[in-house]
Amino acid sequence: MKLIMAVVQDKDSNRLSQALIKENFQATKLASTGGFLRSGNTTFLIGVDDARVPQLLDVIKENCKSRNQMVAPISPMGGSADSYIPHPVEVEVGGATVFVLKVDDFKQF
Ligand code: 2BA
Repeated sequence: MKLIMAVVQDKDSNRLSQALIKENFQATKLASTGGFLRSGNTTFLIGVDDARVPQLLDVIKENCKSRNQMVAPISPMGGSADSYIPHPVEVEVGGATVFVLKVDDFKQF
């Protein structure tokens, strides 16, 4: 068994939830925050048999789009805020960031 942790953009989370239900995958959704952009995203925890991992990865891939997002940089530490002109930077976010972890044991009580 594997535990898939998938960080996806909030905009994709409903669509992915519905696709997981349709394909009969059990998932838990956690509200999370990206460390870099500090904006909300969604982390899915999905326990799945090894044989179904490729199918699950396809479902995630099909339902999560990558998008460009502008980041307003923070003013430099110790510098004068008056003279600082921020230059927004464009970053590409997601599709999905997916971690595949081995599960030693799985119990439900
Ligand atoms: P954030 O940390 O908010 O990052 C959003 C996007 O900003 C990233 O998209 C990446 O394109 C860019 N970015 C992140 N750190 C950067 C840096 N130090 N310099 C320049 N650009 C940077 P993704 O790579 O698609 O990541 C989307 C979200 O997935 C991340 O949101 C974070 O919540 C999660 N994530 C990505 N890699 C991770 C990792 N290694 N461990 C844990 N979570 C991760």
